[in-house]
Amino acid sequence: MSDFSLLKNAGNLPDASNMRFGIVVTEWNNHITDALLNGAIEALKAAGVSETSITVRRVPGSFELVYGCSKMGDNGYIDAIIALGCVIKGDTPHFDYICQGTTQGLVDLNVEGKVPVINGVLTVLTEQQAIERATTMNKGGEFAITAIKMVDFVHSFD
Ligand code: DLZ
Repeated sequence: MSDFSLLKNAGNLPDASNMRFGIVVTEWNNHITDALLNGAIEALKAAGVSETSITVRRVPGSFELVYGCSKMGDNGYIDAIIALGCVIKGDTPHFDYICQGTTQGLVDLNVEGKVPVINGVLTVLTEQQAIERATTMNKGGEFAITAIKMVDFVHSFD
């Protein structure tokens, strides 16, 4: 069970039992992204989302998250998408290109406005920082809470 008290953004959490989420997660740095994924799923379930309302797909790297989220948004069933990835500067000669391209791509999807896309890509200097964010800090849980709040935002216009 997710401990919401540890999540910075868990205040004023709306009822999420009728919400449907997609998660696109990278194979790159999967020792980190799997921890993000577990944190996100746990938080969604703790907020009342049923397991059948969570669709998970994997893509190779952060660069592919943009296409993956775009494709997932096309199905018309999912209320919000969480993109999970991890780019580690020390390990990645193309750090700046990958971070910039992925971030801009996710921004563009949000501007398109079909479905909210949460940027859950960790961009860190060291593997240790990535481990802390994905485990102790439970950033995956935080991204899930953000997704719930964005679906509630969309529903406020119904
Ligand atoms: C190529 C690459 C490198 C060097 N580093 C990472 C990384 O740290 N995190 C990540 O998610 N993906 C990385 N990739 C893969 C790219 O995101 C992408 O999969 C390839 O450039 C193929 O488009």
